[in-house]
Amino acid sequence: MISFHKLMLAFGAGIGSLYAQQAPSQVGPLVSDLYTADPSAHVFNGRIYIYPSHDVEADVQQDDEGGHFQMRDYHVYSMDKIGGKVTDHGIALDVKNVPWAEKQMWAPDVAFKNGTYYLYFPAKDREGVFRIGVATSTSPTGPFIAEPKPIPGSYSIDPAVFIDRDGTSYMYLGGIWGGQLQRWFRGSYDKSLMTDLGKGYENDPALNAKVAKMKGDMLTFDEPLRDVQILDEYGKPLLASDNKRRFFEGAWLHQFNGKYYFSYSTGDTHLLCYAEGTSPYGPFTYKGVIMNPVKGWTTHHSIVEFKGKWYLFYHDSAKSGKTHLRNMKVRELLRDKQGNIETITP
Ligand code: FUB
Repeated sequence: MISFHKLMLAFGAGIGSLYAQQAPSQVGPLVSDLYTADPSAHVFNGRIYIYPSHDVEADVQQDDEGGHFQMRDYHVYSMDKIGGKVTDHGIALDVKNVPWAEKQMWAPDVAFKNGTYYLYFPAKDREGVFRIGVATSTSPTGPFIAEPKPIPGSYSIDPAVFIDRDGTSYMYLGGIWGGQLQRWFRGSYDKSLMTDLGKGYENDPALNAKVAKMKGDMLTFDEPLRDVQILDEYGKPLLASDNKRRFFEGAWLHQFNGKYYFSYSTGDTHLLCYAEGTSPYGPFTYKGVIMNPVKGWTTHHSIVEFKGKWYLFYHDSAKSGKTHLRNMKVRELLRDKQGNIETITP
């Protein structure tokens, strides 16, 4: 007679083989020896490169300003296929080599133009204000050399650069609460605005991400930052109180079948959402949820096409159980015939 113990072992093996059918990268972290988050993925020369934040243990209490996110450097990763070996190319930029920055090297992005790779990153300057910096390299893996000053007119966090088919480049940026976007609401920096606009603004339009066309040198903006409007199904701007749909942080733009897809995190409601438009400037109409909440407070993604399939890179805190110690992951992104993105439940 087969014992209960053997029965359970056989059952376990069955479960194991079920999971073994999935690519390892779809169930586990892409990297396990370091904590990595906010993955911006790109395909350069037929290879996938990932530019994440490098999370570290910090001796700082958790707060709404994100003081517990004390990242100091960036590593670059690459792989030749989804589910393949992930190579760590080492430290590509350290805060000690950024003349203007003091701390908190948050979510970066990279763009390639003019034979140069441009690494865009937010960091706090010595006054505690988030600015966007840029560093350059002739290799996608760095090392990157930082410009002496942040991009003039830049503020807040989470830069994401999109290069359109005609070669025009746009930078999207912004994040409320710890990302300080609300502090620029009146045109200049107002330290008293801690999280969002606060009481009395619930029925006003939500704060918007910002976008600016970039100059050909990719080092500066070609115009002042503009609002990225997200509209509801009636053409009205989403309201500040619409926490499940309004922009919080982590903007990304991609193009599919001639449409522009603006995607982002809703922060305190922990969703990844998207909106569609016909211009990189928007306005964008809210369409739906890309991913339901992951384990952990933050959620931040990128979307990239590789060999005819689309992928969502994201992170969660499942391994550490700590908000500020995250692991990047990847899942295939599927769409219906109309181009609507199917919601992923992690
Ligand atoms: O990694 C630090 C911050 O957490 C990022 O800038 C946000 O997008 C959130 O993921």
